[in-house]
Amino acid sequence: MADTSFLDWPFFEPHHKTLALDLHNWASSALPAITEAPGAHENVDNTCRKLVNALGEAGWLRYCVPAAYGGMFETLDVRSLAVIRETLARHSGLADFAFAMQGLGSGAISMFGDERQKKAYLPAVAAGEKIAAFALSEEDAGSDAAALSTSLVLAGDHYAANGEKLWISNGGIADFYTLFARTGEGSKGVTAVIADADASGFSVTERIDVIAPHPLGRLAFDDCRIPAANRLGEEGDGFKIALATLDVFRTTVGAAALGFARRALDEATGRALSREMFGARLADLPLAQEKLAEMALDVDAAALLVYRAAWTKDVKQKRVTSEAAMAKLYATDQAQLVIDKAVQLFGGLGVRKGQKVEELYREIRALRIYEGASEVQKIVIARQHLDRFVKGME
Ligand code: COS
Repeated sequence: MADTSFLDWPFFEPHHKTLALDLHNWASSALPAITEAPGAHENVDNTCRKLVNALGEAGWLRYCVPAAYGGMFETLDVRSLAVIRETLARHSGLADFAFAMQGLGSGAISMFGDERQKKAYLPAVAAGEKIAAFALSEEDAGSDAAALSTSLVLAGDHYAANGEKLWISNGGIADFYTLFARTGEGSKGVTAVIADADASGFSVTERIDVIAPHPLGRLAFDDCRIPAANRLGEEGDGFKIALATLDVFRTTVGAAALGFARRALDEATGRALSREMFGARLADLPLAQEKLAEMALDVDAAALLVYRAAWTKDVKQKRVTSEAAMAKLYATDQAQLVIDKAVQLFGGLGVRKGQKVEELYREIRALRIYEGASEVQKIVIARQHLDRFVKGME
């Protein structure tokens, strides 16, 4: 493993360092057999299922759920989630994706579910036996999540769900979806329910190909029957449940971006040390050194914001809307720049298919869009800042 000195920062406990090293060793030996197997790139559904199974069997998915339901800690430890995403992303974008979606897709159940719901879903998520998904976005409701129009109407002991969800990760392979839909007006009229993939009236109507392939789909709910007992919290709690879940997982998107950026820096450094140019090593040229310096700086600055947010949530146990938004915004935007510089240092080879930096260049792009685009994070940060400023004046 490359430089791990950041794990000595005061944000971490000794078990976080052990986790990073153990996971790195596991990922080095276990992942290539899955991600580089013949046909693995063509059939991402199958690869993803295998990754979820392997992550479950090895015990890594236990970090996605609370201890009482087969998990590792009493409540989700965001630093562990971030360390895991960073480490997996450094090895494989798809492995990080498979891990992350188990957490995001079940996070609302861990945090807001009742006893029956937790028992029914979380142990299977931790074991890698049930695949989870988070269904919030729609064609006309992405950044403006409160504009969603999928409806939920209570009829006896069931809800009837009607509408469409778009850009849903794991759409098509998930066993259940944490679904956000409308039971009333505005952001206070959103309700969260658990929709099983085998519910009548549910279908996946489109599979979406993207630049860094992973399972992604459009979902249709056509009088889909969802037991009222699958509602998370009360009617109208859904928007806050979605945003509180995102507060936890946005930090980990930053961590994944950090993993991509660290890998790009590793690759670029290796290249700069071995490439001869103008009678010297690329690494001896001032222009290349400038790039490496900027990359190293951006990686450390992103890591500080990511682990500040994770530590604040874990240790201070307070709402981290602003810290999580800063971590996601900075780490994803900077990772894009770091990876772009790595491609540049590779020259023509950097854009050749099959090169790691070429893969990273495609992998990073969606992270600046999903779970709140960079622009949304700026809205969130500005609102929180103004709020604090005004309160400070009172
Ligand atoms: N945790 C808990 N509650 C929160 C919250 C958070 N992080 N953020 C906001 N809320 C609450 C607010 O306090 C408010 O409740 P009250 O009216 O009781 O005060 C309510 O939720 C509505 O908040 P707000 O008025 O800020 O909502 P907006 O519709 O203006 O939305 C943004 C604000 C843009 C920040 C929100 O829509 C968002 O995050 N969008 C991006 C969504 C996203 O990530 N989409 C991708 C889907 S996952 S791939």
